[in-house]
Amino acid sequence: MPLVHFFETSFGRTYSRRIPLVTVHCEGVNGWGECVAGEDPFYSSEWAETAWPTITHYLAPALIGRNLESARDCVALLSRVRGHRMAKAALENAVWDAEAKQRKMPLWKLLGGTRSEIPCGVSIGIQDSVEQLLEKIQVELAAGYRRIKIKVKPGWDVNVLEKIRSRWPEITLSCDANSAYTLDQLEHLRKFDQFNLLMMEQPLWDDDIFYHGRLQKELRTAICLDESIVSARKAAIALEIGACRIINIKVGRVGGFSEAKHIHDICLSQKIPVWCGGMLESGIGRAHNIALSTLENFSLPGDVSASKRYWKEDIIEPEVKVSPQGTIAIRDEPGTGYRVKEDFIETLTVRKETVRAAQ
Ligand code: OSB
Ligand code: MG
Repeated sequence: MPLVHFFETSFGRTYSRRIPLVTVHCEGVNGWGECVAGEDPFYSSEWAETAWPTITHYLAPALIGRNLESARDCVALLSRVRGHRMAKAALENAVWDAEAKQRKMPLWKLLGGTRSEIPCGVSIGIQDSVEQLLEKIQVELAAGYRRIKIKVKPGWDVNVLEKIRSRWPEITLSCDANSAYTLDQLEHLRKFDQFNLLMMEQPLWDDDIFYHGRLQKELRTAICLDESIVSARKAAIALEIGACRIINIKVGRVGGFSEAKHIHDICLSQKIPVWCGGMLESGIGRAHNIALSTLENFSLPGDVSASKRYWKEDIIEPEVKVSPQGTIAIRDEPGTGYRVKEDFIETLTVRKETVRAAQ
């Protein structure tokens, strides 16, 4: 699916997405899941091409034909496979969707959510010029979004933040480095403190927690971890050593809704706010992010924004809309509350595989 606008981070530019989708057939209902792995192994070692054989060879066969009490049971059944969390999440979340439909219940309620609307922010990629970035920010503020996050990297950071702050001194602003810095750049990173940022996301190595702890002690700005937090155990370690003051929860990165809820609960008990990250999802992943964002400790605006920021036509209907107040209203129908446009998906499909139970 071509993106409406390219999206550039410190690790590269994306023009279009290749999205593995999973459908699980469970006694009369279908559940849908999206694998959020990228087109390349740049955000994480996992990518779309590794998810495919991992799902068809290992993960789907581990679930097929099983009698589950709840979607949560997927965790144990998939645990023999190490890593491959985005592939696992695609399956587990499809089973959550199916469970919600079987129980004739909205997915957000099944997950334990409490909000009837969620606050939304936007993530704006690196642009060809600062003027283009300022224009994009202007558009998103006018649309009502409650938090602007920009992507930063060496050479596109302090200079850019200065221009944004001189035009908008008061807006809620944060930045995301996707691991573009090292601790040797501490003196440079201190300069970010002058911009009154809500947070600085993942400044250091993607697999690091310890050195983020050192950095957090040197900065006034709150560090938010994204890439580093791949499990509840990593979240607990990060909080114990003070490596961050905020956590970005991406349901794919942590292996599914069960683990995402666990991280949410740990953060809630330690009064650490969380928010829902995005991975340029199609409507299916987006609908799941919306459901997750209804949990009480998702108190900061997420990177969960309107379908039209990404797609000319989304694969669900209605498409995801954001109100002029920068919120998404939660739907009350069973499952996600959004209908999957299967005929449209068929026209976009380049590969398909069905895994069946042994007779
Ligand atoms: O680090 O949050 C990130 C997109 C792809 C990979 C990593 C990230 C992102 C985003 C975009 O920031 C969030 C979105 O709008 O979906
Ligand atoms: Mg991030």
